[in-house]
Amino acid sequence: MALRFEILGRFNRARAAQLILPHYECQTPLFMPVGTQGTIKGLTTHQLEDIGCQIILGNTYHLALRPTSELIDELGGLHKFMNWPRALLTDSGGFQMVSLLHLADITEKGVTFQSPVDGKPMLLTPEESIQIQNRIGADIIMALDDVVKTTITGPRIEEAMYRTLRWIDRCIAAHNRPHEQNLFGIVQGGLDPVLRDICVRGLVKRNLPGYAIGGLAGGEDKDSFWRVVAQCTAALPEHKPRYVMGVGYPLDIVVCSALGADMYDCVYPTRTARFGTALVPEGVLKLKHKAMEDDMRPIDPTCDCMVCKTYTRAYIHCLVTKDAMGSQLLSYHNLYYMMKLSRDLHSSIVEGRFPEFVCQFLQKMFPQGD
Ligand code: PRF
Ligand code: ZN
Repeated sequence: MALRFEILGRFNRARAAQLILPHYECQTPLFMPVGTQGTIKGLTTHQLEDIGCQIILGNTYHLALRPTSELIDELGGLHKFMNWPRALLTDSGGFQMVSLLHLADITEKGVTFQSPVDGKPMLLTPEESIQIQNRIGADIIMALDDVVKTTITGPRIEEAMYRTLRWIDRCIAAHNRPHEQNLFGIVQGGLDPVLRDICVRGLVKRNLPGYAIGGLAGGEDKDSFWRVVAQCTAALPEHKPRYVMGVGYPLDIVVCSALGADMYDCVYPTRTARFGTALVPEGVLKLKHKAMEDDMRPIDPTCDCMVCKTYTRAYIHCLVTKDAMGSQLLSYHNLYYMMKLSRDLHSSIVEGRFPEFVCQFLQKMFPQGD
């Protein structure tokens, strides 16, 4: 195991912890911005450090295609390649293939797909995914899982859950750097509590350094989503980190943290920035809107970020969609908002005022109580 997880405070099921990884000591709950080709779109690594980002996510699938994991390894690993001194996590690649390439097909061997480079059929096995992630060198690496949409029903959900359990042993056996990199298992099982239970128990028996809750944030209703998170966090070990994959709406992060989750990742804050949307305490602010044209206020008058201290809504309205700087400034503000939310969750839990924080958060977002 290459991590320590020290719980600093609790409020009912919520916890605030220190997650000590090989490259950085992180405070949880935490949000991980998503990078693709070894970058967070529109931000430099120095800007990420400035806003208090502790760990970022890289996608094995993208990095394996370009620049290739062999080259990253040869050049000294991803930390050095992208000049990021803090923690990194890589996802295993299967989910990205299935969600990006509709041609991907899953068999017992692994995920088969057509190479977007030359169209040749390719196969990503659990062993290969781990080998690639060992070369990339992130602090946390993810097991290859069989992911199905939560909105489908029937025997495919059960098949995917059992396959994920069989693949975890192949991932564990293939992992060559357990003292430098932490392999997290991923709970699957759709919205079925019986399948989720079998999967959690199976993974917990393998005594991994941390666990993720997968297969969510795919269009299921909020009630089912929160129910699965609540069931999994209740069954996962208390003293290990819990990561809800693909979750990034501020409200979901607050609710999942109340349910005992610790880590999150999502493209949402940066993707929505590129569409001209800012995250604010009231919800969202659409900078493309005509009303922004002559609005001399900052995006969020209560935000302390560089963008809010420097630029007006009118200026960003003018840039947005016309110049890359518009989405860069919005991405900066949105990630700052996510980092501030993570810090507020952490400190309110440690200081015993988590319920007050949640009430204020909800009152600002839903002022009419709706
Ligand atoms: N598995 C993996 N990556 C993921 C997910 C998953 O279930 C999700 C949730 N749908 C986001 N990213 N490996
Ligand atoms: Zn701001």
